[in-house]
Amino acid sequence: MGQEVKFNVNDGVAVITINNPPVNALNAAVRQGLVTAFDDAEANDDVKAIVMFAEGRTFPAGADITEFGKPTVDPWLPDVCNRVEATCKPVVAAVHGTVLGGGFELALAAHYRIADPMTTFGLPEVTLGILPGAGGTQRVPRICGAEAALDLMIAKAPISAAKAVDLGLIDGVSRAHVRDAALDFAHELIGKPNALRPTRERTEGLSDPVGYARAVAAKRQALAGNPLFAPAKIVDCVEAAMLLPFEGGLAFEQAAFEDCLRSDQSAALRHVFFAERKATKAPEVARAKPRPVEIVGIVGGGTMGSGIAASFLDAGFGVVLVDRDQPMLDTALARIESVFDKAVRKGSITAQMLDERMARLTGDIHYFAVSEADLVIECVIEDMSVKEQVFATLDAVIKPGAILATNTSYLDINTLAAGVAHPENVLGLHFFSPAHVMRLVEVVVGEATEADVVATGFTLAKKLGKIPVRSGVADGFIGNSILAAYRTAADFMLEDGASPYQVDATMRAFGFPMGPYQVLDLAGLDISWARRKRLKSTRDPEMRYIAIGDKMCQKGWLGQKAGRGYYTYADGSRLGVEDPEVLGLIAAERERKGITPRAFGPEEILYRCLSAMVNEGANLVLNKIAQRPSDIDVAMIHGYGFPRWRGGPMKAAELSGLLSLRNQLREFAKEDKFWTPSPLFDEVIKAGHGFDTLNAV
Ligand code: TC6
Repeated sequence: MGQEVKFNVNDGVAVITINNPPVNALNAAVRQGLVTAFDDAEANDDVKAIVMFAEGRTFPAGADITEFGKPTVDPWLPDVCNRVEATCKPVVAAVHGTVLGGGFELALAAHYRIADPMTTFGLPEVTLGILPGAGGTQRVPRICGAEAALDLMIAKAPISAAKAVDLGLIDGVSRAHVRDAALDFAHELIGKPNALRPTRERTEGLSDPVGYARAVAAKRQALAGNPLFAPAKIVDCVEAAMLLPFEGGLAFEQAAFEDCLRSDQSAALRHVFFAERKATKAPEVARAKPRPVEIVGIVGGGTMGSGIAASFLDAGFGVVLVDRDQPMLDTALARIESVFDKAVRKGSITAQMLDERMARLTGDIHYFAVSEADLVIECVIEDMSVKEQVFATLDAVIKPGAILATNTSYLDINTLAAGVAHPENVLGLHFFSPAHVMRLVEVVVGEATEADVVATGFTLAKKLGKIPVRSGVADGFIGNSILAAYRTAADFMLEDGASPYQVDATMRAFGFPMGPYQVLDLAGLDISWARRKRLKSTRDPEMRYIAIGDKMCQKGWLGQKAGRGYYTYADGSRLGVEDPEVLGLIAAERERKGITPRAFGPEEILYRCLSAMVNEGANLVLNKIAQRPSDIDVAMIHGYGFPRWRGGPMKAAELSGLLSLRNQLREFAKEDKFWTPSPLFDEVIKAGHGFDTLNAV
């Protein structure tokens, strides 16, 4: 037996202990170790009962996700579960930590389950585009019925030990060490008649066939139109649990699991799981210790500043908010309180938690109020001269060693850093709106930024429950650079014959919550107009320039806030209506440039938008602005609404073939040099591993 599974006998009870840090994932060695241990326990006449336990922070948190997509190594997890369940001596699982996926399925194959009270349970396979394929879809409904089983497998949220007891999935919780409690329980079972209780033979959950069928039908209806593949398969499996004998149900589940595992959706979702964890790693994080941060100063209490303040307050920090004058400060403080008010109304925090958060917030109209802060984030308007002034003022009041951060979306951090005494203490922390909700934070590293300052940015982002992505300095960093390329591709099509409404509808159908022109209307067209004006002097004169957005801004069609942009918004409505005048303006622009409009189908619109994003992403990796392609995927999913189940632009491109993309870009480049394929594609195509090697950094 390997090191991953140990076996010892304690007064007639065998204790089988799993030890595979960090999360005891059920890899091939653990699976083999379990089978051997159960064989040994069964063959040993001294053993009358068995306890299954795991060392470290958790009972297995699932199958080993890194094994999916590779050739199967026997014994496969469903067989291990069946082996456990078939044991002719009572088996008690002693569980703690986060008992998830295959780990939960393994526990369900035991005859009894005793849990630490803080344990959480879940079957989150659907988030990886698969389903509980080790008997979970058959065993869970046999215990707790279809409705609860479907909620557990599709609603994704883990449940508490108390809830698991209510559902009958757990036999009890114990405040004593869970292994000791399970040992006591196992001793009590010895010699009792009917001590074996295989889950496959349980029927409580199947006792109301009409209610069962109704729950299945309701979930099927609720999922109508859902683009995900796995949830519908889960419903089919749960239905099969009612209709087929256990073995038939298992075979049905196995076939459905394999269909899911082979799908691009699962490849994409598994990629995102690891990409999110990879993104939190940076060379500075590996080599430097973060600076301690307890008090955070925020300058500017607009939408961004208030959202960032709320986020830090949620995470337990003290916050000092500075705004220009008392009325603006009062508005900002009220805005923060209203974020918490909403959370109280939704039940996600209590009124007492609101008070406790507000007690950690102070407001002021003088900069020296942030003199005790360990970190100060400026969130003033996106104007370099204003930000430079704010930085200069802050430089005079902050304490030695305090970190100065900017929330700029585009501006050059090196320029800002050059204006203060300690540029090594400056970095960008680019949050996304609404900042207390959106999970992405770009940690922007300037030329002079010290490693421990970068490490602090990463640590803080994680404490806020966000996903940090490291970015070098570039106009728009990672996310907004890609957004700009996406919009350029869309604007080219507008001028060549597509309508903004067609482009938006296509991107929504792909899975974005909004199309690019809806987003422009929401953010305000003047923001990208300001960027175009700022970059005018450095613009490549040979590159095609689309002036449609500029013309709209000149007319005051600035988006939702102006009542009209690409859409019109009557009486403050947020639902836009298509505007024939916009189509007229676009037509006039085509005529001015002598362009004969042509038709665009959704396929071409989608292809061009995505390939522009991927090409820009490849250049960001090539130029070392992004550390790895997978960081681009994480940024686009968590900051820009790219559908998670498509894996992000880089993964989606990889799945559909990088060679054909590079070749198509070469064709597009005959129209305009904007499309010139990034040299990164040649490198990656020659190496033949897709983006794997670059993602492994
Ligand atoms: C399944 O079970 C299917 C069954 C049917 C089969 C037939 N495998 O998240 P953290 C790694 S599907 C491999 O940073 P936390 C993770 O990559 C699975 N590796 O820690 C990271 O590695 P790094 C169903 C895994 O404390 C390290 O462990 N289960 C797995 O914030 C630490 O992870 C799930 O979907 C795994 N299963 O959160 C649960 N899990 O250090 C997935 C983690 O090299 N896991 N790693 O970056 C989680 O949700 C969380 O990891 C956690 C711990 C809540 C267990």
